Amino acid sequence: MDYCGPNYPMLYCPCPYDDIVCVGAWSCYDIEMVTNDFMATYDTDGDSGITYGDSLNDDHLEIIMSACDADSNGIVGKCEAFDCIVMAENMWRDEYCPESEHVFCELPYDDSECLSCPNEWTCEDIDNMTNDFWATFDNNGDG
Ligand SMILES: [Ca+2]
Ligand SMILES: [Ca+2]
Repeated sequence: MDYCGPNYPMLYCPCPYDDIVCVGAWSCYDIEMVTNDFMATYDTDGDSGITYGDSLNDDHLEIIMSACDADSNGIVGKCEAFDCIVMAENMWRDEYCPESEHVFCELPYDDSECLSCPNEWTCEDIDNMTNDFWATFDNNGDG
């Protein structure tokens, strides 16, 4: 390697190991991978949610539901699974790695994937339903 002289900019490398202080602790990246595996393994019917329709042992399903179904709609979606695994990682750190800080991970998925509900109504749906409603019940057509 050639020496480029003292005025040559120094290379600075951030330590890539900073936020992992315990062997076996998961980073946000690991958690994303685990979430993907988790969904691939447990979403047996491939509808992007873990529900009682998936062929899982009931006891396991109940634990997953009670721990991870944040909005209690009976479906554990990928985003709920991700949050749930972050929570599990922090529980693990409390137990096995108390000197480390909790991990906070932003959802790695497209927001709309996490925020929309499969059967939610759009404004257009509501508008249509309102029109139907009036058409049905406003018998004398006076609005
Ligand atoms: Ca499913
Ligand atoms: Ca849910």
